[in-house]
Amino acid sequence: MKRYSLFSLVRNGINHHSNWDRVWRNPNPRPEYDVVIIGGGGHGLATAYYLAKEHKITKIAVLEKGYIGGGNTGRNTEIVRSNYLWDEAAQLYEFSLKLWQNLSSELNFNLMYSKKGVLNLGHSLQDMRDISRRVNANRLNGIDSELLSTEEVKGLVPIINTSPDTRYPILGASLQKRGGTARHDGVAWGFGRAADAFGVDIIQGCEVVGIRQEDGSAVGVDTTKGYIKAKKIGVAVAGHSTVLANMAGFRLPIETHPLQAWVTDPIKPVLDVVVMSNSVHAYVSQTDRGELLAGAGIDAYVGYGQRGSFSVLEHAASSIIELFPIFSRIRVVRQWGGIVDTTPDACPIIGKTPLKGLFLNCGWGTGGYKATPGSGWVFAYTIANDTPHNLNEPFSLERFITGKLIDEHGAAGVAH
Ligand code: FAD
Ligand code: PYC
Repeated sequence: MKRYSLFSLVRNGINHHSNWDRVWRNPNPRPEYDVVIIGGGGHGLATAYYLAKEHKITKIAVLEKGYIGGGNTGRNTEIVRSNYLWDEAAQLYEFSLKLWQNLSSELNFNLMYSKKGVLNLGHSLQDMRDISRRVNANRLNGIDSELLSTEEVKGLVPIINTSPDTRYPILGASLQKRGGTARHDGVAWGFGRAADAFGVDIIQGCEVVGIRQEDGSAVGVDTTKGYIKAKKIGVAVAGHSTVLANMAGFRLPIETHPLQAWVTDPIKPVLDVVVMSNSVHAYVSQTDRGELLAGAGIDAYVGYGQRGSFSVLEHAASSIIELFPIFSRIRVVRQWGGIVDTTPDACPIIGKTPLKGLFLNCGWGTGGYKATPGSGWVFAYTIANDTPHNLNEPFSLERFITGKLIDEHGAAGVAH
């Protein structure tokens, strides 16, 4: 991978970057690949990277209908943590959290992973029972997790309102110190550049419009850039998963909902931990630029429009102001929405499908960003070996038939 000297950075800065190489190539699709990944978000790109790196499969194309990272990967609020309740989910997210530790250096791309800690607030006795159950379960799985009192929350976040006379009194919280944030567009660019260096073709502006099959096997995809033959196909299209499953002739237990977030004007550093409130459906952190980065729960309606309704934003913003009265005069400068793929148990689907040679990675709902490296790693393993890894075996599509669900609604960042 190419590294730039300080001298070359200064020279390129002065001449307006005119001599910079492309960070990844811009190839035309070849007629045939060993693996085609549909979806150039973090999960699709990470899958291509690990297929090349770990399994030595390099005749791969990632097909992206827009630009890479333009879906939920570039629209999320960057929260990374692993404090899930059930063993299966805790192990998958913890595996991913461990991959984050060394990812900037592995990809030679500064992902700005900051272990600022993640707080989950409790506002009722039932919240606190759920939180302490999860803290105990985390510890049994070797995951760092602490139970904090109201005073300890105030000590960590002096600007938070801990008065008992509020709409959302703070009775305590859980804290995962290794949790935090990482730069989301960097994840798409870092994985994209590293996959490209292995020879992976990243083809942007290439929408898959059909999946061809012969004798019960997937054999290729029709795209806006023509037909592409493939020995294996991996689908990682998040909110569009039901659309792709429809092309392949089966249905998924997935609903796609809008999920919104926003940033404010930058201010001096006042908040150095991520604060989430699952029962209030709102959360906030402060970026390195000083903006407050905040988000809401899902909009209740289903749809593929990447925008949400004002009432949801208003509810979340007013809750945040109740928790942080000091934020009441700050201006929101930008708001956006993504479309998240929710399953009945708030857990992903990573594995085989009814169509031979077609593999599926979806259902991450409001919380798949943190899982990006782990998800790519296990999905690559599954595609390369035609069988799931132990870590993703419980997350099969069949669990919705057998009933072996893994209910992570309590640990989902925001309700869905
Ligand atoms: P995406 O990044 O959405 O990539 C899928 C890609 O597939 C898209 O680029 C799309 O254009 C492409 N595609 C779709 N159809 C086709 C087609 N037919 N042909 C070709 N390409 C196609 N998770 C966390 O862990 N922490 C958070 O703090 C967090 N905050 C969030 C906040 C918001 C507002 C949102 C919307 C999501 C948040 N999430 C968070 C969830 C997280 O962003 C997603 O789970 C994760 O990014 C999904 O990654 P992905 O690669 O699967 O999907
Ligand atoms: O999964 O931690 C999370 C999350 C926070 C905001 C949206 N998702």
